[in-house]
Parts: sequence; C-alpha cells; structure tokens
Amino acid sequence: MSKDSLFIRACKGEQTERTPIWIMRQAGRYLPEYRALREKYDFLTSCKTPELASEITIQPIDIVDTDAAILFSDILVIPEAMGMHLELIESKGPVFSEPIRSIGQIENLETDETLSRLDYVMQAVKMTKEKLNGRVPLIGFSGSPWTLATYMVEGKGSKNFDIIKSFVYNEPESAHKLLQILADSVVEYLQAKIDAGCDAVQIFDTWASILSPADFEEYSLKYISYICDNLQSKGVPIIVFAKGVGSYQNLAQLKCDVLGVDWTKELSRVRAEISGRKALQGNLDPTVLFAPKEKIRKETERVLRSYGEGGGHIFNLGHGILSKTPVENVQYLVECVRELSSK
Ligand code: 1CP
Repeated sequence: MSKDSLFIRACKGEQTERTPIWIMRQAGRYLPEYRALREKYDFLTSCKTPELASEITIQPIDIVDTDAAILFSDILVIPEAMGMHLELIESKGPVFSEPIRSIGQIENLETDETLSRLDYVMQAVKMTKEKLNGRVPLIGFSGSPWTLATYMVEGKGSKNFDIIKSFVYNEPESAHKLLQILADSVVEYLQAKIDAGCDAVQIFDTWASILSPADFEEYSLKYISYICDNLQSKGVPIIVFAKGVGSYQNLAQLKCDVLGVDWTKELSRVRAEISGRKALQGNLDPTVLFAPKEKIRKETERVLRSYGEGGGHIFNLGHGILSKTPVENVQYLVECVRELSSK
C-alpha cells in the first residue's frame, strides 16, 4: 500500500488526486498526548523504547490525520551513540556536556559499531510499520553532517554559531574529518532505516541557514551529496531539507527526489529555478497556525497556488511545528489542504 500512497507518489513527482500533507515535528510537544507520556518517561527513554517511540509516532496520525508518519526520534542519537553524553534540559533543549573542541576528541569518538548501538531505532521502525499496518508510509530521518557537527561542537543550540564557525575556519582539516565521519555514519544509519522498512528518508540540514553560499557547498552540500550518492535507496524517496539556503541550483543536482523549502521562499520561484527537476515539500510559515482560521485557509490556498498545477508537491510547514500550536488549528490545516487541493 505504501508505494501507492499519495505521499510516495508525490515524492516521485507523480500527479495525485490531492496534495498529501505531513508536518515536520508532528510527533511532539504541541500534542497533549505526547506531553502526558513525557511526564512519565524522559526524552531519551522515549526514543530508546520502541513501544514508546512507535506510540508517539502514531499519535499525530490518529489525532491530526496526516498522510505520512515520521519516526519519533532525534537527529542527536548519532552523536549519542558515538559516546557523547546527551541530556535534554527543559528550558534549554538538547545539551552535550562535553562538546568537541579538539582533534583528539574527534579521534576518540566511538565510531566502531555505532550502528549496533542504534539498533533500538531499527526496532522502533519495525514495530511502527507493524502497528501502522499500511495506513500511511513511514519516514525515517537523519541530521546532515553539518547540522550534527554544529550541535557536537557548540554543545547546544546557538544564536550566532561562533564556536562551530571558528572551529571550521581555524581547523578546517579537523572539521572535514568530523564531517566525513558523520557522513559515513549517516549513510549506514539511513541505509539501516531503509532496510528496516522506512518508506522514505529525510535529511534535515537545519543549520544550512548559517552558512554563506560558498561555505554551504564546502561544509554541508558536499557531504549531503556523498550521502545521496552512497545510499542504496531501492526506490525509497530521499528528501533533503536545507533550511535557509539562498539558491536551489546545487541542491537540484543531488541524487534525491524531494527538496524541502522553508517559508521565506516562494514555491513557484523555487520550482522555476530548478526547472521542476525535483518534487518540492513545504512551505507554510509555522506561525500561521497561531492565526485565525480564515488566515490559515487563505495562506494554505496561497501555498497551493504558488506551487501550481501538476504533481510533485508535498504540503508541509517551512520548519518544525512550534510547541504552543493549538491542535485544532493543525487539524484545520489538514482539512484545508484536503479540500483545497482536491482535483
Ligand atoms: O519533549 C521534548 O521536550 C522533546 C522535544 C523534542 C522532540 C519532540 C526534541 C528535542 N526532539 C524531538 C523530536 C524530533 N527531532 C523529531 C521527531 C519527528 C517529528 O518530526 O515529528 C525530529 C524529526 C527531530 C529533528 C531535529 N532535532 C532537528 C532537525 C529538524 C528541525 O526541526 O530543525 C533538530 C535541529 C533537532 C535538535 C533538537 N532536538 C530537540 C530540540 C528541542 C532540538 C532543537 C534545539 C535547538 O533549538 O537548536
């Protein structure tokens, strides 16, 4: 069933009866059902327990009725599996207590058998596929090497990213070494997710947005390209979401099927820029979900119209859903996309 789903067909650029929708971070804190589980279990326990991860993955399918599920996990499980101590601090977000600041620390990363320490993710994929029983396809994901390195070196989220940028400018060889280690791990990890049954995979490059175009090519795109070239995708669509990039020309050359677009771009322009070579995913501003219903409907219509006729559009937000978003507005968005895009 998954191969014939609206979402998978749209990823391949095919014309569909209506535009499919899923929402980045749809499995998460805006859902009271998620918050209730998190009262009982901490974040990493939720990620590492297949019963919990699969339950959280399916919550938005039951409650919001999106056209694809995304496995509940986090991009930072890879560095955690390489031996970096990760903690989720309520007011701060994820924190690594000993961020990478030297080549010695890069050499000490536990890169042997990283994948076996991530076996809980593959168990969660298998359990979720069983529970979904073909209802909707399941998306697996990873951070891009650049975005992972950003957290590993900064140690946490950042405002101006001076630590990671000083690191790459002062120690470019070490930086490239780290990025290549991560690229190899991401290939292994996404391959294992595909082999475990994921119907599509997405690479999140959230912090593409902090790089100049030339630095983006050198420190990020090169490694995303390596990942796309080395995955045996077996027809499973690959989605690349590089947030905040100025141009899509280079991204259009990747061996991937879909490009994610943030809300600062006009879909029509991106589509023209890449001459329709990839399907596009996006791009409603996440804060529109705090607006009155009329505005949500109008903006939904605008995004659909901007993409225009023909297949190859997957509706999504232009970045992750915010934790204070009212659930009823998310349900309304899904209804609007269904109604307004029906052919
Ligand atoms: O309960 C909680 O407080 C945990 C909040 C939370 C959640 C629900 C975190 C911590 N991660 C997640 C899940 C998550 N993270 C998913 C689940 C699947 C889904 O989309 O529904 C995904 C895809 C991610 C990916 C992720 N984690 C990214 C890339 C995408 C993006 O939104 O930019 C990034 C940058 C992270 C790091 C991270 N993990 C958690 C937080 C709060 C953050 C962001 C920290 C920051 O502000 O820099």
